[in-house]
Amino acid sequence: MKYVRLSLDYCKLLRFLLVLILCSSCCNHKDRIPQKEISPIPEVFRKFIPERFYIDDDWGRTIVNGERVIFEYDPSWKEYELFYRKNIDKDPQLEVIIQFIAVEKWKSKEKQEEKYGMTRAIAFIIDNDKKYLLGLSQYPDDNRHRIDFLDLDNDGDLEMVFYSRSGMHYKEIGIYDYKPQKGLIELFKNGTCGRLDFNIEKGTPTIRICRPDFNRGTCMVDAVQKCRTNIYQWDKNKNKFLFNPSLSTMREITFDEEFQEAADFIDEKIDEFLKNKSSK
Ligand SMILES: [Ca+2]
Ligand SMILES: [Ca+2]
Repeated sequence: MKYVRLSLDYCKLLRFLLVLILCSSCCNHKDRIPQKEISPIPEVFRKFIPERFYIDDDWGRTIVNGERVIFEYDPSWKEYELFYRKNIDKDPQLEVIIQFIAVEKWKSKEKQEEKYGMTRAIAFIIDNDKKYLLGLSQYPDDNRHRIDFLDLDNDGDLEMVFYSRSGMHYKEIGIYDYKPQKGLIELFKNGTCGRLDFNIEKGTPTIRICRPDFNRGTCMVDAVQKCRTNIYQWDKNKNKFLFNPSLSTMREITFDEEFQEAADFIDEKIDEFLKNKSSK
């Protein structure tokens, strides 16, 4: 039964990607010019990048044909790699933070051949002999191709902000604190098919998520233009990001709600198309 459940998760992921592809193609889309920050990884650190590895999250635990999906480092995406040396914990040494691209692999049922799947951006932290892997979305976000480092909780070490995306529209932000005894602690993670931004506004770290309004949009891009803004701000007393209802234009909308709205919207458009086709 466990196999069936995880397979359904995988189907949900594929359906989600299909929604993104359909959404992307329903209107003209104007790409913005990417501002890439190329940071080559020195060979002395490149050798630590694992060639094949598992990731312990929902995607990483996916089972295909009875086997867990494995990820393989893909050096052909070198232009998307990032390299930093920053102090992300309390000791005086600098840690190594690398971002690289991996591709998922599984065995085909019939021939047991290895098949390549989707790419994935991976954050890799090296703290002396300790190493941590963090799975992000499919690619680094071209428009935010960097990792931001800032001391959110004013404890003297730096927290990390990762930006990634899947397809043309889905964007994701992940903010993590690193503690040597605990590893990577998630402070914030969210995604949207709309717009997403992170800035320091009047001294306060602020995340703006503008979720598409499918009730007012005639297509995905139109829905993104008429989006509803949810704002999250760092609360220095509670040491976490909190939803700010007074600055937001709408009640808090979760990504699951947005995803469901997008799926219903696409189903509606397909029904409309089929109805029009049969009436001709
Ligand atoms: Ca350190
Ligand atoms: Ca800190």
